[in-house]
Amino acid sequence: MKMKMTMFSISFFFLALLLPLAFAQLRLGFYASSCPNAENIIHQVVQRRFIRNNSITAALLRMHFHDCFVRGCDASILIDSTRRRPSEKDAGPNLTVREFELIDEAKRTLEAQCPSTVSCADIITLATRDAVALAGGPRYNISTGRRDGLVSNPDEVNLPGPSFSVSEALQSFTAKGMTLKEMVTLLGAHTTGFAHCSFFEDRLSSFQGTLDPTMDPALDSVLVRVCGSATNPARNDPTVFLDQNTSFVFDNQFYNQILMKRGVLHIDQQLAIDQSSSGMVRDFAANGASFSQSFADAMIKMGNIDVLVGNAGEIRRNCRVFNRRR
Ligand code: HEM
Ligand SMILES: *[C@@H]1O[C@H](CO)[C@@H](O)[C@H](O)[C@H]1NC(C)=O
Ligand SMILES: *[C@@H]1O[C@H](CO)[C@@H](O)[C@H](O)[C@H]1NC(C)=O
Ligand SMILES: *[C@@H]1O[C@H](CO)[C@@H](O)[C@H](O)[C@H]1NC(C)=O
Ligand SMILES: CC(=O)N[C@H]1CO[C@H](CO)[C@@H](O)[C@@H]1O
Repeated sequence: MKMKMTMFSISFFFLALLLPLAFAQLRLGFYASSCPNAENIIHQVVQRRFIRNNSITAALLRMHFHDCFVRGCDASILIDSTRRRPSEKDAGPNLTVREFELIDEAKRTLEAQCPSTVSCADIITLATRDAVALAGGPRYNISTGRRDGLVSNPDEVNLPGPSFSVSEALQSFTAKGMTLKEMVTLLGAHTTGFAHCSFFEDRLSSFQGTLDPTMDPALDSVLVRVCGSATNPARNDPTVFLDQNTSFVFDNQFYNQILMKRGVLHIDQQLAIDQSSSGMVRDFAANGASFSQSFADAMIKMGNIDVLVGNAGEIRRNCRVFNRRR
């Protein structure tokens, strides 16, 4: 009897421990009672900035990707480095991530209305969602309740590079639980935004000495004019549009462009060439609605990568610094 009682108390004890964990997960409208205006506030900041400069969609998409692929979507990318402690922003690929000020502005407004409530990780995720819709992309619902991480280490930034093959890039995605189809879908984000010459100039005739057979010669001459040559490179690493047709519209034109050998980055062009992905590229090029639906699904999944929930991590008061000096 006593033995039974003990067993009972022990299992009850464990159940009580586990119960809050079972509820600690992302859900739609996580802030509905704690900060009912949260999603509106973020939407307004994004909309205001989008009207001034529609390139914020590209900036946020890239920020969200870089956040989620290092330690999970925990806003580790937002931490400023200090003299004592470098952060992810000091890693090579960070270089050109932009619009940190948009996140700061949303956070300031949120802190004024609901102090220490809305995480920076959720702000990135929601702002990206809103910016995609503003640029003509799909509208989708995002579960919230992410918490902010306590680590931001430049040595952990291990993102795929623009010169990767499809199978090399796929290794980074499968390591995060993402499929080939999801990778091909998410790279469709390159329908917006720009790339610096340094990320693709090794493909150009003026750097390589010969025409790259995988690049439309007309595109090569346009890019050579911007980037210069090996002996006379353009100063200050200029940028070109990743999608040379509808550069700031969130649509499926990126896939049509790469079918015409007009991909700027090596990895983008390879999607259309590699046997494993070319069929998906043709499908998305032919069917914008199917791309939109797949993109929404893949973004929702990316936004769930290794999130912190419940009591893990913290709700940062300032997205650029941890709450406690460490
Ligand atoms: C194999 C995976 C990927 C590689 C190698 C890659 C590489 C790159 C490179 C080299 C640039 C140019 C950056 C610059 O010059 O400033 C870029 C830009 C961009 N990337 Fe990716 N990317 C990948 C996946 C993704 C994903 C999954 C997303 C989002 C879902 C994304 C969104 C963007 C956007 C929107 C830009 C334009 C940024 C801007 O205009 O500031 N990329 N990417
Ligand atoms: C929008 O922002 C980008 C990146 O900061 C900049 O290069 C571009 O000139 C801006 N466009 C306008 C119209 O201000
Ligand atoms: C998103 O959520 C709203 C409110 O819960 C709902 O009315 C709408 O149908 C949902 N949209 C999608 C695309 O699931
Ligand atoms: C550019 O995009 C437009 C709008 O989607 C499309 O109708 C047109 O065929 C595209 N042009 C090229 C050269 O791809
Ligand atoms: C925006 C930002 O913080 N960029 C940093 C990226 O990392 C390099 C060093 O690799 C820094 O010089 C940049 O300031």
